[in-house]
Amino acid sequence: MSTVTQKITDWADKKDGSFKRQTSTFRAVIGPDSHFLPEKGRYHLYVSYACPWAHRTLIVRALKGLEEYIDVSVVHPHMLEGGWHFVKPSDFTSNPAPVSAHNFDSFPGATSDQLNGLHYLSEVYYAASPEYKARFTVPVVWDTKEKTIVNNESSEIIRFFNTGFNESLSDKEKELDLYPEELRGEIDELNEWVYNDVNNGVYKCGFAATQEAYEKALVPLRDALERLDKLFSDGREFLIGGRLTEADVRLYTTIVRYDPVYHGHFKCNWGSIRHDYPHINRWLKNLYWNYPAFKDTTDFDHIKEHYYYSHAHINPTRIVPLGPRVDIEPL
Ligand SMILES: N[C@@H](CCC(=O)N[C@@H](CS)C(=O)NCC(=O)O)C(=O)O
Repeated sequence: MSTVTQKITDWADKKDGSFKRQTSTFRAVIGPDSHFLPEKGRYHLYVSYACPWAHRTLIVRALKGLEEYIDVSVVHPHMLEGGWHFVKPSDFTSNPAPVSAHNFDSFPGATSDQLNGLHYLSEVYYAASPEYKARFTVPVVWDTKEKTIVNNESSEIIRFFNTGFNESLSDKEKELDLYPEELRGEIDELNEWVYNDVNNGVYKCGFAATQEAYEKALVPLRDALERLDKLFSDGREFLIGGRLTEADVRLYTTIVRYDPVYHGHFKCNWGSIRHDYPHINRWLKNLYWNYPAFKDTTDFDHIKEHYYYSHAHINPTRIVPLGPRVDIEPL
């Protein structure tokens, strides 16, 4: 088994320098009618606190009270040669990995691989599929029974976290439905443009390899933020239907990273959330300060350290900026 070196710039299209995100490989679901049954302690979630896609799964896990059902391992924020890695457990069970750009030192909040004591996330992927050829991304849901990956696509993981374990949950947790039948049309429609222009839009700006690709990505991002600010200008607390839905979760993980990281590191600087989009800012602050599932899963140290340190082609000095003065403004 070898650890493969992958560069972020490998995601850029060779012809026009635009950023292309890969399609996730493992797409099964957990649920009472699935091959993967919702059993307590059976599944393990691998995440990075830095990653907006993994962050979605942590928020839904907390909102649905699934902490007792699904344990978590958190990778170190530095994603260097060899990809995501864990911190040193008391003793590694896997052989010392061949690529050693780091020494597996600790970082507050990062963990070892709680399940298998592995060095790299890539080893989790190879354990599920020795022939795996794509990128080693978080989040990953691992099944301890069949020793395989159930799913590595956040948009699907949050859907089965939303309903898959309902039979065992308390009434309050069961009743929380982040993808209610009557709002699905509206949620899907909003998710689509928010994904393209905002969630992935910031990456298209940041990982653009040409001036043209960058400018082509910034314009729709700017327009989408203006559209969202207008939407929130009626004072609504949530995006759709007057209730918390997955649309809020999916938008939050990008917006909370915007001022600390995307504005500077990814050059998404047409405006900042706090100074230029007052209504988005109000919605953001409400979720962060009033909902522990959002605040407690948001770790600004991991977020800033990851982006500024890991993308050496964008920030070769690896200096992590001290600002903005506050990560998120008070209510
Ligand atoms: N479609 C995936 C995307 C996940 C993703 O791209 N995660 C990034 C971190 S933000 C990653 O792990 N990248 C590793 C790499 O590029 O090698 C999802 O939404 O779950």
